[in-house]
Amino acid sequence: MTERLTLWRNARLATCDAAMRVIEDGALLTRGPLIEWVGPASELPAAAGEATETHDLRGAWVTPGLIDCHTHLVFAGTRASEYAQRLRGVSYEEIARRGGGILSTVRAVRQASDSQLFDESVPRLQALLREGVTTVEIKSGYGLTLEDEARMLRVARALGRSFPVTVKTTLLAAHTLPPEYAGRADEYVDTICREWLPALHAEGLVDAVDVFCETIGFDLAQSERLFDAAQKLGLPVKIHAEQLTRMGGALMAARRGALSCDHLEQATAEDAAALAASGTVAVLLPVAFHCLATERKPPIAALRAAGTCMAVASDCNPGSAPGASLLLAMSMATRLFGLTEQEVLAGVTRNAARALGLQGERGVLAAGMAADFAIWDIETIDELGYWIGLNRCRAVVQAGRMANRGAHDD
Ligand code: DI6
Ligand code: FE
Repeated sequence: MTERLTLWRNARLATCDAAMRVIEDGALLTRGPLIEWVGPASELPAAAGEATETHDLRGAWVTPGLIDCHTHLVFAGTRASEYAQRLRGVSYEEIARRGGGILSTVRAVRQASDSQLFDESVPRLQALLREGVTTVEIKSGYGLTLEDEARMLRVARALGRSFPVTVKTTLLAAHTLPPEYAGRADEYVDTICREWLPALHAEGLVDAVDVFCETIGFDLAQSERLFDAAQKLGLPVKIHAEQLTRMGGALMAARRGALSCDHLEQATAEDAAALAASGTVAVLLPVAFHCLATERKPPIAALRAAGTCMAVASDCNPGSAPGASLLLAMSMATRLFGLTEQEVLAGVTRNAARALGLQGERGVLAAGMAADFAIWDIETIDELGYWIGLNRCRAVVQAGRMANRGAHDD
C-alpha cells in the first residue's frame, strides 16, 4: 500500500537548509514519515491534488522539529540542596570532591526502580516536546555499574517508544569514578572498554559514546582509550571537554573525528580551528554556563571565524542545568554567548542533527528528510529565541503525524 500523502499549506517555512532559506507562503507535502516536497505554494506539484489530508496552517511559521542534542534527562531525584550550597559560594568541583554532585544522582538512580526512573523522566521529556522538540539525545552516566547503565539506556529507549520523539542514546559510563573503583580509574576505564561497552552495544542500547574529560572526570589518555574502544565497534564518539579546565579534549576529539565536542567554555582559537577542520560540531550549553556562574564563555568569535559548526542544547541534568527548556537555551545562546538568531536556529536543527550523525536525515525541511516539524504562532522567526517562559509552539508533527497540539490550537 502506498503511504498517506498529506498537504500542509499556508505556512511560512524556515527550512534550515545550508542557505537558511525562508519561504513565505510555503507548503509541504509529506508521504508517510518523510517529506516529499517543500516549496512556495505557487509551485506545488500536481501530485498535491492526490493528498488525502490537508492542513491549513493559517500563516504559522514552520521549522524542522527541534533537536536537543545533549541531555542527561533520565535521572532520579533532584540536587536542589546542592544548588543552594552553590548559591552560597561552594563550587561545583568542591561539592563533587565531597562525594556529592554526579555521585548524589548515582545513589538516587541505583535506588530507583525502572518504572520510577521512567516516570520521573517523563515530565522533562514532555516539557521538551511541548517546545517543538522531535529528536532528543539522552545520556547514561548516573548508573556507573553495567546493570544500572543498561537500565538508564533501556529507560531512554522506552521513552522513545512511548512518546512521539526520536531518542538517540549515548553511553556516558565515564561520567565520574564510581566509589567501587576509588583510586582505580584506569581499571574502571578498562572495564568499560572491555566489558560494558561491547555488552551494551550487543543489546542495541548505544548510539554513541561520550566521556567527561575533566579533572573531576577522566583524563585525556583515558578519554582516548574510550574513543579507541568505541571506534573499534564502529560507534561514533562525543566528549564533554574544556568546560571547567582546558584538558586538551577538543584537540583530541578533532583528531579522532568525534561527532561533537560539548561545553568548550575554556577552549581556545586553536581548538576552534581543529574542530572546524575535522567537522566536529561544537555543542554550546548556555544553561550550564548560567547555573554554574562560569566566568569564561566559549570562544564564539573564534568558532565563527574558523567556520566551526555550532549547535545549542539544553544539557538537561540535575546538577549543572536543572530544567528542560531548549527555548531557554536558545535565548541564553544569543544573550549570554552572542550567537545570532540564525546561528541559534541552525544550532537546534541542522547542526544539532549533525552532532548526532543525523545530517541528511533530519534537521532540515527538504524532500527526503523526516517529516518532523514544529508549527509556531509567531510573527517573525526571531521570536523563537526571544520569548522567555512563553512557549509559542502550536503543534508538532512527528513522522508525518500531528503529534502534540498546543493549548491554543483549534
Ligand atoms: N557535564 C555536565 O554538564 C553534566 N555532566 C557533565 O559531564 C553535569 C551532570 C551533573 O552535574 O549531574
Ligand atoms: Fe552534559
